[in-house]
Amino acid sequence: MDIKYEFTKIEKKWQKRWEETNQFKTPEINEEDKKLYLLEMFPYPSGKLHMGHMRNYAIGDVLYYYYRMNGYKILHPMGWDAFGLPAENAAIEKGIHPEDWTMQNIEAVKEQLKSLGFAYDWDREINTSSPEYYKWTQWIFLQFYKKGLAYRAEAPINWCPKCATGLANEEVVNGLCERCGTEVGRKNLVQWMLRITKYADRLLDDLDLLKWPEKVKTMQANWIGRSEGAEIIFKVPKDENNFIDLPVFTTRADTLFGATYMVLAPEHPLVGEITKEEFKKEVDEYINEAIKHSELQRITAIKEKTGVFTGSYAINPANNKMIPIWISDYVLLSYGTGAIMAVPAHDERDFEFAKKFSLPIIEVIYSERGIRDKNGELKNVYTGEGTLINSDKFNGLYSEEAKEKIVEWLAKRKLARKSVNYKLRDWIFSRQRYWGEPIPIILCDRCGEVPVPEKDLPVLLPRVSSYKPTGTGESPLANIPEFYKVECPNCHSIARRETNTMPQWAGSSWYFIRFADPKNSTKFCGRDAANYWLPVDVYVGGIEHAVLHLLYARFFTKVLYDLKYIDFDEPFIKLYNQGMIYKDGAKMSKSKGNVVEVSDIVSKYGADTARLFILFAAPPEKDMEWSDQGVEGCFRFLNRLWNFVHSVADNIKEIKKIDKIETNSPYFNLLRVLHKTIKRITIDIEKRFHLNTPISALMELLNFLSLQVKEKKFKTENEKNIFYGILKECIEKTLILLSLYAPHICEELWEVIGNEGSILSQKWPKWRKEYVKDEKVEVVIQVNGKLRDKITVKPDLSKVEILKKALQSEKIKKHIRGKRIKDSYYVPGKILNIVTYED
Ligand code: ANZ
Ligand code: ZN
Repeated sequence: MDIKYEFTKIEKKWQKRWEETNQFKTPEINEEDKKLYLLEMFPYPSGKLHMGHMRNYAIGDVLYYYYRMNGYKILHPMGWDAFGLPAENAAIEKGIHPEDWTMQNIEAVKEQLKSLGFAYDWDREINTSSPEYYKWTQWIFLQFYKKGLAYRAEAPINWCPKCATGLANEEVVNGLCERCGTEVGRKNLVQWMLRITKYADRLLDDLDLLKWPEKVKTMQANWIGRSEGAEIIFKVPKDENNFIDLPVFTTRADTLFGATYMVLAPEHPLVGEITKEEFKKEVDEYINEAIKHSELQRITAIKEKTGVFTGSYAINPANNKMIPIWISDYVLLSYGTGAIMAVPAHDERDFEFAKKFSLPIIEVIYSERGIRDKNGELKNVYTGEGTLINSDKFNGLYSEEAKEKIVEWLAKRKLARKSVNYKLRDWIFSRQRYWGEPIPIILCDRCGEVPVPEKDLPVLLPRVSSYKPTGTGESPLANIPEFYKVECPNCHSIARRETNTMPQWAGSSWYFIRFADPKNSTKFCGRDAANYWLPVDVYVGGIEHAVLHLLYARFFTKVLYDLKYIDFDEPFIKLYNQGMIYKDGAKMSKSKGNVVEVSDIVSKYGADTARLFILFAAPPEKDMEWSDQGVEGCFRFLNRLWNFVHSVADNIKEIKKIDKIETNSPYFNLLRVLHKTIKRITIDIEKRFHLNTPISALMELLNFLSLQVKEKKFKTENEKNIFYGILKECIEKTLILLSLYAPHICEELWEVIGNEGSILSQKWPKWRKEYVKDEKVEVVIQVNGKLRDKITVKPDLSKVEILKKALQSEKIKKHIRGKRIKDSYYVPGKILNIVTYED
């Protein structure tokens, strides 16, 4: 009678047993051990666990089991990124207090993670919204503050009217709020900022040290946007003897002779001084319109160029020509000098602008293709480098050299100098929202900004009933006198607490450090623990965090390193990005209505099938398409395994395992196939990070083993014992290999074939070199029973493959010429007999 594969029962049983025996507890620190810190990006608990999470964590678990069986002592923790906008917005929508909403979700998601049997050390769970945790987030903020890396400044910032909060540049995508998709405007507000720009060079240079996907490194490098060029001064005549200096930043000093006009950002401080009286009205109107939009929106929005003329001219220092000064929103105040020299022949934006306003266009870089049509009309720009033309004594030089020479030439007249610029801006670190860490600063009329004394941390976020955003640029905490009314720690007069909170990214910028020592109540992390476990050896998560979280975490780590609290200055050595999940051609998402619920799959097929499928369907870094048939296929595979192992269990339970045998034994092939599979899987995981191919290898192995058992008859008891002894070895190793993907069923079957204890304590199998060697064998080829040739082949070739080879032999061809093949018989590794029709 068949025993049914009751996955729910089995999975519950093993999850309970793992918990009782503390299987996933982090080992004590021991310098002699090989350690591995394996981390998957922790989730924010805004609702249910989705398939993307599951894929992320299934990848993590494969690596966990693999390294554990290879003798590593592993830290593999899990926690909650629980503060921030997403949780708060969802809570408001549902009319639940953000704290209750968050705690409720944590329970639900944790339940789901547990039902999937993931190998986390739950003793180390952290929650960034708990006072024990955010006390240290606030403490870290104070260290930044004391080092001058956190400061308050009034700045025009990205403002999302729907979320009613300021946003960091990183949170604005194509001019829209990253969270809610609303068009981002701007607002002048006093903000807390973190001086990430001070770390721009190191954040850029150290990318070289990281084993990260190139794509992510490029994204970070582009975000930091280091740009080497020059500042060139254009003089604007005021009266006969006086000039206003108008510096520009350019990366193309070689094109200076082609600068036919200048453009200032609408907010440029010299606009007032430069604009001629009769142009004032138009200029003012233009500026009022332009400043409504955030800078990011201005450069990402696709629209026709707009601008106004100021009535003034500047002198191009290369040829002393007077060129008009315009104002346009395509020039940003916050980059370079806020002013540009426009070279319409060689810059797209300048070209569009010049065409629209009929400004002169002069080519100064020669291009083969030419940029004019037959009639001499300019049709497109040439933005590449090349040989200079129309550039006086610099004609004939190549761009690179010309840049140097032109800057040197102007430098003699103090009109130019080399200069470097970054796209990266300081990190706007305050939010006018409730659900975040209060910023631990007290504002006193007499003393100014006073840091909350460390002994008074944490500054608790009060549990309040009105937490909705005010929309006025003030945090809801500004309406809670019990919160903001405080005594100045310095002069004891009445002062006011900062009421802004920290952004969603604060807690996740250092959580990976806290995991090394999560219960420490006197330090953010014990130094020994941090230095032992960190940096994170393998970090797994989605590419959507390429800039935001990963950049912020690197910045925090570097600052803590500089402050001498930790001894490493990069947080994540190796990074893996898992791809996205699609269904019916679209990204799986609530709004598309194509979500497959994790819990549905688990209750219908079990956690093992779910985990297996999500890794089987595609290489982990690639996007994958969800397919119900694929899930079914994985489920059937586990059922086949279940039935197969049960069918031979009685034969192998009591038998002595055989893991070594003469290579000429008729059963040697079993071990050979096994060892080849071990080798293949080990290399795929270790060297290639191919996590899907081992599953196919295991499916093939199972098929192979089942075939060997089918209709097996033994002449002697000894022969039978040898066969099942080897089979036992094969099945045990198969279960160990598969336990990376489907740990519950493998544990159960491990027990079924008579083993005690957990399969998790097994070592990762090693392959024997001599077993995987591709020996060649000589196969006799017969035609109709007569020896006609001999060929040398790999022993594991199938009959079809041998036949193919045999038919290529000239001798064989001769003997079957003109005849049709009726059949063929193959004695593996020995004889192939080809039978033909007699006519
Ligand atoms: C003249 C020129 C000629 C330029 C040419 C480009 C091509 P990256 O590489 O991004 O640093 N620029 C400078 N400041 C700007 C600002 N505040 N707002 C908008 N654009 C600004 O780009 C540097 C180039 O961007 C600079 O070099 C400048 O245009 C423009 F054939 O100067 B260039
Ligand atoms: Zn004071």
